Amino acid sequence: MNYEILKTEEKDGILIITISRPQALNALNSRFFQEMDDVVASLIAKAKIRVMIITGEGKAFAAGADIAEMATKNAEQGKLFSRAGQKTFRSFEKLNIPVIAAVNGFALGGGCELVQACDFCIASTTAKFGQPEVSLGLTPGYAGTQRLPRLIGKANALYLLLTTEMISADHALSLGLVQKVVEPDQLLPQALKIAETIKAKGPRALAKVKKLVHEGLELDFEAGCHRESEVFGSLFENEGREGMKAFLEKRRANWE
Ligand code: CO8
Repeated sequence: MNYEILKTEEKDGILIITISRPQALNALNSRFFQEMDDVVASLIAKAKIRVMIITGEGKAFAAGADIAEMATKNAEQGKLFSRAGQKTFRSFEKLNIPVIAAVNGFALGGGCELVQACDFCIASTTAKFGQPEVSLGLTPGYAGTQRLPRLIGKANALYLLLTTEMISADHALSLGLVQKVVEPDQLLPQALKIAETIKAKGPRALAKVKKLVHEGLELDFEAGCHRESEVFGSLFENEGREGMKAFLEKRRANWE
């Protein structure tokens, strides 16, 4: 598939995806979701990607779902547009590689929901976060009402969702929506540095940790602990064996 909106760059197993529709502040339209689905379905496997970074071109990460496109839809089409977007964002959580949001500017509405669907977020000091949907007479449609309270707690989520206040990167950091704030010129270098750090770890263990956390949030505590023990034990027969042996032999682990 030829991408019109996404720019992709592979750097030694790290895939940087740049949302590139700056004239519309990277508003998320149907084409964006088709291209993202293609990245998840084919590109990652083909290029043997170990970590994915999503960022935006220009002054926005993504200023929300495309309002011009949404305005043409009826109720049924709106529902389908929401469902399709939810599926794409959910697929990031189901990927067995980490997905990092590197937020350069506005992350509003659907753009903020995209951040929430990534595993964690690095933001530049120029980033701004917000959920302005109710100003348009809408609710979030890409699972923001579900993910945001899980991420930052019910009252913090409702504050953002009901007031539509646009918050700074530092404020988002204090809420736990962002994990690190850096100067604009350090955004990609820092995201890449973190991706490199992760890449050096056991790939199976990374995939298992991500799965345990995401799926565990849907389970009760005891069931989640039970699953953790099963997975923990299973790694003793392969990657964990090598990792522990390498530590004892004072050498770097060979994960292949
Ligand atoms: N959709 C479409 N176009 C947009 C969007 C958007 N979300 N945001 C900005 N643009 C366009 C503008 O229309 C403008 O286009 P043009 O130059 O042709 O007039 C261009 O981008 C530049 O924007 P501005 O001139 O407004 O730039 P400013 O720097 O003055 O303002 C803002 C920046 C504050 C970010 C402003 O653009 C803004 O308020 N944008 C809308 C933000 C918003 O409300 N986002 C939420 C959208 S709703 C949503 O995301 C719901 C998600 C769930 C959907 C589920 C599917 C149904």
